Amino acid sequence: MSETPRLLRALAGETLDRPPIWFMRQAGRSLPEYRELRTRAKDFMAFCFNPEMAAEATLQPMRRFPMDGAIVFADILLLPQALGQEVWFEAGEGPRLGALPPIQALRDAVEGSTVKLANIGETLSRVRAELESDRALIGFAGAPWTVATYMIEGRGSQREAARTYAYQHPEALDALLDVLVDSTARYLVMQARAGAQALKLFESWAENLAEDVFERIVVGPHTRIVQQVRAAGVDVPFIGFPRGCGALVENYAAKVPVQGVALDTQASFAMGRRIQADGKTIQGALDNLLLRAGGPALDARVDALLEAWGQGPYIFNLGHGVIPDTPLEHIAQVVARVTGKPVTRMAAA
Ligand code: 1CP
Repeated sequence: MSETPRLLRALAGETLDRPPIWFMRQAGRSLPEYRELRTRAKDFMAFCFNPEMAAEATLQPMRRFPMDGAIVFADILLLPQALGQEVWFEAGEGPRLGALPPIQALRDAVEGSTVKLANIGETLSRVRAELESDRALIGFAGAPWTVATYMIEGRGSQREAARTYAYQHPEALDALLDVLVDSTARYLVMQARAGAQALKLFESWAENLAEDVFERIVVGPHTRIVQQVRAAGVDVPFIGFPRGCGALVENYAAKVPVQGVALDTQASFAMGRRIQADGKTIQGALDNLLLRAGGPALDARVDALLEAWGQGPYIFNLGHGVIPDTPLEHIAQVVARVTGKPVTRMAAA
């Protein structure tokens, strides 16, 4: 018997007897079986582009924990590579990118970019074939501004050079964002057709933007992506995550036609409730440091979140991704508390 996944019911606006749960960065670094799998790939990019390995990494946390959603194992920086900018990962340091190609070269690469990302579609199809029907498969992409910060700076950073570029070269930035809107929309359409049942836009670096800039480089591009995906006939729900934008997340929720808004750790209970009352599902917002720290404070915060937000459409999650050295017992503790069932399958296999 197939059952509509709890995560999709919440995104359709239902308030459930208990919220669905999944964690950002649930796949990957915190799992020993991931670290073992990772040693078999030449490098991180090769891992992401290997559908067999990426499907396995997506499913690993699903075997350990009764998560309601699986997020495809991939990275937001696969897209710049598909657009012709070199991307690699320095061990222990993070991403590095080659020189930003001229805007016309990027524009010319948009049409072919989805084909270069076809292996991610293959990963999604493999996972969908293996995942139980009551658990949802989530596809994702980096949001244009966040991806642009890496493309401009050539690495992860405090984003000051990218913000300066936004002020000094507004037209060049808008042109870059346009390329990213078009290529991201195509990439997400491909993911939905390959089996993704919900799509998440990660705007990890939405902090420190003035209201007008936020409207121009976050709200506008996100809105255009959703519109383009809908125009292609894809109706799967969207979750937008403008991380770090403080009170501007209310502007975001009011304007961007996403079904779910992911909140970060600092979001107030009252603000979350207002967004729910405006007709959106909210997701979040347990501190990933508290998850790592554990103990009675962790239980107390989980209860407070359930109490504050569980009376409206809500998806339990973190305010940012799982930190690599988080004890797996703490993840099990939270999952058990939210689902009301003890987590018995702690074995990796
Ligand atoms: O060596 C390794 O194993 C690489 C570590 C790693 C992993 C496991 C990176 C490098 N990316 C990923 C996977 C990943 N990235 C997923 C798959 C699902 C999952 O882990 O559960 C997802 C959804 C992402 C998304 C991503 N990548 C974001 C947005 C979400 C967020 O956490 O803010 C960002 C900003 C990236 C860039 C990136 N990729 C990897 C690193 C170390 C970084 C961050 C660099 C920086 O701090 O600027």
